[in-house]
Amino acid sequence: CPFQPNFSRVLCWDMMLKSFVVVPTERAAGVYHRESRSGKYQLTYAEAKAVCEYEGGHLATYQQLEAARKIGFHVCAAGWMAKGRVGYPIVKAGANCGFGRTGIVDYGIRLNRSERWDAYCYNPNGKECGGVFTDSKHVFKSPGYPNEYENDQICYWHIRVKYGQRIHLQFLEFDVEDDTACMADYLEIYDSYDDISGFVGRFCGDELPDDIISTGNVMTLKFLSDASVTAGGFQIRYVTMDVPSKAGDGKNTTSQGRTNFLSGKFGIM
Ligand SMILES: *[C@@H]1O[C@H](CO)[C@@H](O)[C@H](O)[C@H]1NC(C)=O
Ligand SMILES: *[C@@H]1O[C@H](CO)[C@@H](O)[C@H](O)[C@H]1NC(C)=O
Ligand SMILES: [Ca+2]
Repeated sequence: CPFQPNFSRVLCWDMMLKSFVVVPTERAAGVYHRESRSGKYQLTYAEAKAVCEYEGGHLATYQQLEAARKIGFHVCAAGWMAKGRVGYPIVKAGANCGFGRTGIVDYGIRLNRSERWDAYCYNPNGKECGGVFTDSKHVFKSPGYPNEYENDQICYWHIRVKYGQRIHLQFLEFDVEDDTACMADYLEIYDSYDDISGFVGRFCGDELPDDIISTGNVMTLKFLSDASVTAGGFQIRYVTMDVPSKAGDGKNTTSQGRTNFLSGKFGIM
């Protein structure tokens, strides 16, 4: 690979998602967003193609991006698609993104393939690694589980349940390369629909983290592994709870063990 594919991505999302209907499904139809390690809008068409191929997939077609959008894939960043097309998927109209419209914001087929954008990749056969989840319960597994996860993984699981419900995360198995600050491999949990706000905690090692309960109806899990040393991986279950999102202190819980009820915009850990 001629350059380091980067895996941080910006997913902007309006938390007020109560108004649209989605088909329950487990993956964003194999589509995901990538940006360069050096930041937003740094990839030429050839580089964007290389990023997707490096990960075993290819650039998503317009139809694949639209299929993903229909099940909740919403990213506020223009990226290359197959055949030199550029655009981005908007689910919830907002003033700051997508010109107040929903649908694929389509910049068309670019004649100049040296322009720099992000990338939309498609990889239906990817290891179970991320996606958009709207079911009332699910068990996430690290990629390749029960085998050890591989190096250089990056997975985002976005959970969005019905408005008014909360998400209860339970760690069933957990074994991630251990180091004191979890700099190598880690799982991060966010009490929001992106990895920008609502940071709850970063986890590594083989101690089972406590349960976590969201404040609202969305949550994001991000798993990242570096270039060396792997471990057994994890299984994490979520179930929905019919509790008003604004419920306060949450001292009473039905789960066993300690539970972290997130009580504000930024969770407690
Ligand atoms: C193509 O795009 C690049 C990057 O924006 C720019 O530097 C270059 O001048 C463009 N080429 C043409 C022919 O417009
Ligand atoms: C929480 O549990 C305590 C003790 O079990 C009980 O006294 C209290 O009423 C409960 N509070 C709520 C809000 O259910
Ligand atoms: Ca590692």
